[in-house]
Amino acid sequence: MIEIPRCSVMTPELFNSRYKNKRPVILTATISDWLPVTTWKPEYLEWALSEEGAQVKVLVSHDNQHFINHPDVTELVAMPSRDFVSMVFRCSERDENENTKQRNYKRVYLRTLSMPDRLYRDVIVPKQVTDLAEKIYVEKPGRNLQIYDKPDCGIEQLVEESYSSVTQSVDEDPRSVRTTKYGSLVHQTEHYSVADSEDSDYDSMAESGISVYPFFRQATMQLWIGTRGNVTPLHYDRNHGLLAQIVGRKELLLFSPEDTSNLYPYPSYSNRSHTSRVNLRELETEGSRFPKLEDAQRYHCILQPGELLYMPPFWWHDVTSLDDCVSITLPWDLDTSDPIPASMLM
Ligand SMILES: O=C(O)CCC(=O)C(=O)O
Repeated sequence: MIEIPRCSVMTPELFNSRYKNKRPVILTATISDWLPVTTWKPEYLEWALSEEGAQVKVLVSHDNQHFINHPDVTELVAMPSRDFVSMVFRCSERDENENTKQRNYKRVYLRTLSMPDRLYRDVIVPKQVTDLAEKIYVEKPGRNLQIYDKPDCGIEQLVEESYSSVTQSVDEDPRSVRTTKYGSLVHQTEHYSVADSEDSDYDSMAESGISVYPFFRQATMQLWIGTRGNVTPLHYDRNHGLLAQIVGRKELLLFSPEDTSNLYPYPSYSNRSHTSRVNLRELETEGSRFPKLEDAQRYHCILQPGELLYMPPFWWHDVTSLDDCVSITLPWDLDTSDPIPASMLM
């Protein structure tokens, strides 16, 4: 088993030559003092999730362990956001009080397919990350592609403006201390750059000769909030993935796309072709059914709060929540020049 390397300072040069499209890596310092990491406590999450009405839709697993959005594995259940947050977080407080070793509880997983507005205000993608991904803007339909090299040239003012209007509209924010290591929320724009903005911002950039399509978009960011012991079974995604760990720890096993034939994916005609038929938790029984699994090279890590994991496209991953967890996935699309591994074209 290979431990996924950790890196505290990542330059675009190092990233492009060593990791991009090649192998996973953990960035240890990029989001360690990020607003979500330092301020997303249960009562704040409860407030933020209640914005769209009192209900949230969460996945409940048929076997109380595995979670993918597929009717064979889970069902989607609506519940009051307050109940959901209590189910996830107050449970562990209660368990600690009762000193129980084994929790007998219903596991739940909230997995949004876009970032809820109130939480999105806190998700200011660190400049170090936008720098890594900066060369892969996608052409906006009907416009000329023009890549900007430094996210803070020309766009900075728009960012400042849109961000100051955000700070005026968060009056009810229940976090009593809304300051960070850097001072206030507004002050943070000196250290971070917003990669996503309203479409109108992009229109005005286009007018001033800058035409970009945001790749860290609210609509494609995913929020994951769930109970300890939740498993997202072995699957791959077609995009570059950044998994930002906000609360709790997650254990991941990864496999390269070159090992695809050793991982027994569902058939290509099925709607689960990006998932594996192997249950990595039942290897004693599964091992004999899936003998080639032994040949697959495993990559492993335990992702800590404040760490950011880069997963190249098509890398298989299996995720176990070791604690009650909050994470964010920041995906960015494949570039047209990205190689598709031969193993994925068969
Ligand atoms: O955190 C999880 O449970 C799954 C995350 C994942 O699959 C992803 O970010 O692509």
